[in-house]
Amino acid sequence: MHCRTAKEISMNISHSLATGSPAPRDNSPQFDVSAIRSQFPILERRIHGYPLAYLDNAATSQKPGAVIDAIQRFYLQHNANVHRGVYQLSEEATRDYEASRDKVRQFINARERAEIIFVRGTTEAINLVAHSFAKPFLSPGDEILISTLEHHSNIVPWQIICQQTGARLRVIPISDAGEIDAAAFDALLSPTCRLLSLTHVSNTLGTINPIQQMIRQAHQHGIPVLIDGAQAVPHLKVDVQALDADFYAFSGHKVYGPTGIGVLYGKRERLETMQPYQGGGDMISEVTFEHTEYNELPYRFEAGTPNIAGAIGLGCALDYIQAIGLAQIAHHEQALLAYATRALSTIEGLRLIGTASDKAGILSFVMDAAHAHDISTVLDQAGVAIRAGHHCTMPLMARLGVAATARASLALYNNRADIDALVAGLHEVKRMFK
Ligand code: 7TS
Repeated sequence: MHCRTAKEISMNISHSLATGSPAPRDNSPQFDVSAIRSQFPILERRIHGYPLAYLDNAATSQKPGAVIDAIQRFYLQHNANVHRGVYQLSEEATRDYEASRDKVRQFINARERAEIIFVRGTTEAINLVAHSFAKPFLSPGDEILISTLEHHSNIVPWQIICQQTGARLRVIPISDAGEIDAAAFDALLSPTCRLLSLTHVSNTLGTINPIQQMIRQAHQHGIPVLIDGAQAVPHLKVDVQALDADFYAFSGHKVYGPTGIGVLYGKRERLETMQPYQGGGDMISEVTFEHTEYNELPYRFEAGTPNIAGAIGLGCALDYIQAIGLAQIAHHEQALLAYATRALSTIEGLRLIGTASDKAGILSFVMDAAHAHDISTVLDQAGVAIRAGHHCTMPLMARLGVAATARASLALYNNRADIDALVAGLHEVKRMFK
């Protein structure tokens, strides 16, 4: 599907570069944040009378008009089921759905489109690997290795599999700054370790794990690796071949795409060893009451009518961010992270949690003055949206000795005004709770 608005924004940005129009204060020279903001209709909203400062991007990102248009265009003009109708609409729906698979393949540099499986999101991708890949080869005494930084989505599926197989969950410890303990990791790569499942970027602390090195180490011991890329894909260029990950999972809704769609990348040689996760339509090539032949990759793992509009919206979102450029996005977000870190550090009684040297744009903090939920409630009154709580990382909270944190998380459309609104709101929190 033609993603017009993404092309338009890239042309607009190129034009402002070519014409040398002055970059606003909080822009990198190649990144016009106000042009980008104008592409996100929801950013025009006012909340309680204030401009929206949306800083909960780790939970879900806002959607550009291009993505909203692509979804609407599908339902207005092309809606039909995929892979079955021999008529024009179904052929168009199939073409656009499969074109999105090609976009995902190119986006993460997978070797072939058969290695791209559309799923509901990161959570489903991890459950798929747990049940179809890991469970069949696990037995009592085997170990699955995760880290202290993991989201519940990368803990609970493994606990379920451990209960079913007698395998044991082992956890890589972290430093107080929120970084993987490299020596402990090395020691945990024992002959009984059968799988490493690791987050690329921590959703609570922002820590960027050195996954390329860690994957290499795991492979030296013959251990396959699943990477949870939910918080990485919106911010970093991911190349699954360079990383050599066996599996890589992410969600569409955190990368400016719709909810209910995500991706599991798997190396062909891994996927070919796996039984289907779910049975149903589309994942078969032939069915009798006695026996079923499964479909080829990737369809073997896509049972039932998929989220067609979601996949098309995701393809458009990937076009959109590539038109802007992952390097430019990372540069902008890192500059804003530095600005926000400096600003929050000046607030007395506020403690930043998570100070890894390599961090994505996530700022978790606690305040002496107020509980995280009170902070969030007060900020909301000024139009500032952050998340408060355990961020689905309760074991990490326990390790850090906090029950909850307030968390501001950045996206490509955030600007210094958003951070200034956050800081002003935090001063208001101190005034109210002093
Ligand atoms: N893994 C990580 C690292 C995540 O941050 C999340 C969601 C998931 C997995 C699950 O993704 P889903 O799309 O399948 O739900 N993280 C968050 C968060 O930080 N706040 O809300 C959701």
